Amino acid sequence: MKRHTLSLLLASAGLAATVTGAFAGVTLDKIVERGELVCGVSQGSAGLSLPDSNGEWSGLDVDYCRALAAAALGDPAKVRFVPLSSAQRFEVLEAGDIDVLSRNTTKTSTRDGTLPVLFVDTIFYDGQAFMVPKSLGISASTELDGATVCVQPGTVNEQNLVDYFTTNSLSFKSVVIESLPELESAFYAGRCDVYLSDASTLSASRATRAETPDDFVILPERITKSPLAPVVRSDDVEWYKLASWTRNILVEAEELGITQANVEEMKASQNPSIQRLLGVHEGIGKSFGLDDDWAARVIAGVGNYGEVYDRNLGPDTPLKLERGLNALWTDGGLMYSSPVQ
Ligand SMILES: N[C@@H](CCC(=O)N[C@@H](CS)C(=O)NCC(=O)O)C(=O)O
Repeated sequence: MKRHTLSLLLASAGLAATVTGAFAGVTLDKIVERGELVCGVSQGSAGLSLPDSNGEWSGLDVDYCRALAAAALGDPAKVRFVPLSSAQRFEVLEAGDIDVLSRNTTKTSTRDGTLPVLFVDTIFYDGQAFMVPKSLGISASTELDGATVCVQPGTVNEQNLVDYFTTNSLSFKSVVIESLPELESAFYAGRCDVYLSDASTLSASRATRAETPDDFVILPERITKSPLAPVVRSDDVEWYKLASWTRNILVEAEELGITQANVEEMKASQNPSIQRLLGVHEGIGKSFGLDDDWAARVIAGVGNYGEVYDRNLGPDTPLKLERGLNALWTDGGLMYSSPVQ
């Protein structure tokens, strides 16, 4: 790797101490040395990041980290998942205790502008919504006047709540609860009328935490856009680029029809875009300090974006979420990768 060579040259010239900040902290190097990627996830939201009874994590956010581990370490299993609450997630990333935050995090201008972090492109286009018990007979968000709303601190939900009720001249009372399991228990026990969050989180909660999911309705309005994206520290642009292109590889693979099952045979394809992506033509590794097979490893490790989506969130999962905005751009959705070339 170019970077290693440069570090060695600087070290032999006695300059190591002066370049520590710029080189020693390089995230990829640390990951390779450690032999595992450290990935910040939620404390448990089905379809996004949730451990099973054996402590095995699954979900879209989890698979993104497995893809990154396949790229960086050649093995999608070499990930340590660190569950984080909404309130602590950015501090833990900034402190360097995780390599990437892949935790249903909405990209906003304030977060992007004020925190020392960089957002990878969106991996799930979501929107915020309200869930209510069917028994309340409410069918639209504008009927929520006087509601008690359960909300987690450190989320965009808190501000969206104030904005929505104020704009629509509705009164409300918020019940702020830091732990998601406690918040959900409070909601399902009837301590609040409304649970406000990303629609994916609400679907997950209803499917996995409600005793009778049919007793709850997610109101049809999406009160804000909520593009969910992985986040890295802004002090390591090389790592950011690898994190970004790992996301892009998943999307591009779907567009090119490369799947977990056919990735090996696709290497024989005559399509130049496929050849470039799978490293048949030299080049895709060089830009990232990796070998040319890294993108193929990502796809072999977790599948393409559509496969990851279907496995975790799609119609055959408890969440039963249609692709909608998360369809490829070629199918009328927003999922798009810059060209791999
Ligand atoms: N996407 C929103 C909300 C993300 C969020 O933290 N949602 C809560 C549910 S309301 C969650 O997933 N909590 C999981 C946890 O605390 O482990 C954001 O970035 O602020």
